[in-house]
Amino acid sequence: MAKRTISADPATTKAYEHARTQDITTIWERHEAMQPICAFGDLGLCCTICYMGPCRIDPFSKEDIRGACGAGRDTISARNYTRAVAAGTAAHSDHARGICHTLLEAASGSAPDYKVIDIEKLKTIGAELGLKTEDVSYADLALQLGKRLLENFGKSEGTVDFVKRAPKGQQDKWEAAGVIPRAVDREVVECMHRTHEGVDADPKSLILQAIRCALADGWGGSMMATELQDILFGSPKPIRSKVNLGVLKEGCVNVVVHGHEPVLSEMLAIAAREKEIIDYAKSKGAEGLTLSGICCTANEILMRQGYPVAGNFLQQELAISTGAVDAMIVDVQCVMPGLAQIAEHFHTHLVTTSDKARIPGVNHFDFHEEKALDCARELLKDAADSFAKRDKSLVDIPQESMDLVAGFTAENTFHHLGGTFRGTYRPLNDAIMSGRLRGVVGVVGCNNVKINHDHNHKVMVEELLKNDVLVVQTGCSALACAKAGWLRPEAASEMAGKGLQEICEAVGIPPVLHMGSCVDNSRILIACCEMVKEGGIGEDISQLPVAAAAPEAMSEKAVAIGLYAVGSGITTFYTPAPRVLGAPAVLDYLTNSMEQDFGAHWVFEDNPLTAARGIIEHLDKKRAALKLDPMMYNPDVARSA
Ligand code: NFS
Repeated sequence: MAKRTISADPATTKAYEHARTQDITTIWERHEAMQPICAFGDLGLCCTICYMGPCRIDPFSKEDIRGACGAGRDTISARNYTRAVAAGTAAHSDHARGICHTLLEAASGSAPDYKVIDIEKLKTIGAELGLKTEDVSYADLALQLGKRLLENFGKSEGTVDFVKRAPKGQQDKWEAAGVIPRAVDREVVECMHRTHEGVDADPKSLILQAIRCALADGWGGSMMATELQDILFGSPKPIRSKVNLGVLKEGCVNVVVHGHEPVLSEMLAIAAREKEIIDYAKSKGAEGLTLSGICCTANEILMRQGYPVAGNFLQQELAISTGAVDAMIVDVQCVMPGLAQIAEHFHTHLVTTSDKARIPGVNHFDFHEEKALDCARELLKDAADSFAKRDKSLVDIPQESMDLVAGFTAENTFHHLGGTFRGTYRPLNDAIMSGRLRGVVGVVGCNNVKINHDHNHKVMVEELLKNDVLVVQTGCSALACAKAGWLRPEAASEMAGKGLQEICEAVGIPPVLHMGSCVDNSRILIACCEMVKEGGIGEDISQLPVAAAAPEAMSEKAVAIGLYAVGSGITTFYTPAPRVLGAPAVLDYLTNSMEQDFGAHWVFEDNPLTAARGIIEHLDKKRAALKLDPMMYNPDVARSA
């Protein structure tokens, strides 16, 4: 069989080739077997909502074809899209709800292994929400906050609390469009109701509800998850670590956590440093124990604890196929069921830990927050037992690993940029106004098997850095660039444009700032609010020289994130396009008319270099509107292209 190019990351390519020599089937083969992809589905024109169908609309037909109930192409596509946004919002928000419960348990003493770590943030947010912060214990304040934020899921009056953080301009636009989110669960439920057979058939009205739901994610579920995790586990600070499959150690017990919620992984992070656990690993013949992560759980323990990252989404199966993973402990989201088949080839103990997410044939561990640390210890000892059963002849770990700095937040990032003006966004805004920085762009999101792994992230970010764009990242995208070495401070002198280089070198930060997991995209919203507040570069978010991109998007969460970004005034470049290409009215609204209502729009451009140039052009337009000096375009072709 001819070799395929599956990844722009050499470690991934090596691990993949090793897996193939062992006849292991991975996502790439399964995806291949699915070809040709169903074009009706891909274009958003397949409706499975009622049981008279499935109905599908011929995209080439000039006639106004309708499904059995009379729904046309735009109605069908808008319904499907709205459901994707509801699912993505539900995922982020249910994550937040879980953390909220953990905070309440910690505060009431029923989960004694958890403590409020960031007391300052607890007090600040308590005061922001009008809670009683004077003469109360931290536990009482945490209880008040937990209860107040839980109300954000289901209250029947008012709006999601954190929408009030948005600049007035954004809130006015939301008010005018009727999309201020009321409560998180309510918006998800309303999406499901409206898309039920025979309810809302108007594409625009459906998309507006999808926007309201997405805003409930960005300014609700995701923002609550971030804030609560900071309070409970500590706000991140810049921290050094390593990334890529080479962080797995042949002589050590290798435990990989994978998923999204840090409730268990934070406990594993503590237990993995305990002498009792390390001694136990050694008693099984190992040199020690290595804890690392995949996907966003990796980002969580990276930015707070400095643990290394084994890889991003498309590397999850390949981590196991190195033969060196003794246990992979998974919770929720982005966990491929295909892991079960790979694990069968090896001694790897794959274990699910969330009641919400089980995989057929995979052992389930009943995790209890009341005895969280004991649970973590038990899981790590189980991994050490598994190490004793490892077949050393099957081990093949790619040696690649890369240094990185992670742990930037909306609060700390600009303290770093500040130098002597600590704690304000003034230096950032000044750098944009003076033309040392062109603007700030969030490049975020997943990997997608349809796209050469990591390629789009790298091409896009390289082009932006060269052109003096400060790049902020989260999720699997951050990990793609981390593997390339761009999250090291030295990357500034190696590849950034002159202005960006000067800024990074003056304060010792990388040109690409890792701001956390996907729920932490809310940190980017807050950073935008701060830029508006600081003044001089726009009265609301839609006027700032900023943009967002998800160049290898995969999950429904990414669809929701993209929509709340655009709904919040940030023009977003997104690949592959969500399933709206067969629906002309929906496509036109998202990529064009949305601008009038929200000050931003979507751009669906598959070529990452073209997209990066589109982003630069967009920033230049925003700069021109602010009457800032134009900046030169550096046309060197990106090395990654
Ligand atoms: Ni975000 Fe994180 Fe990765 Fe995509 Fe999945 S891990 S929540 S969804 S694949 S970036």
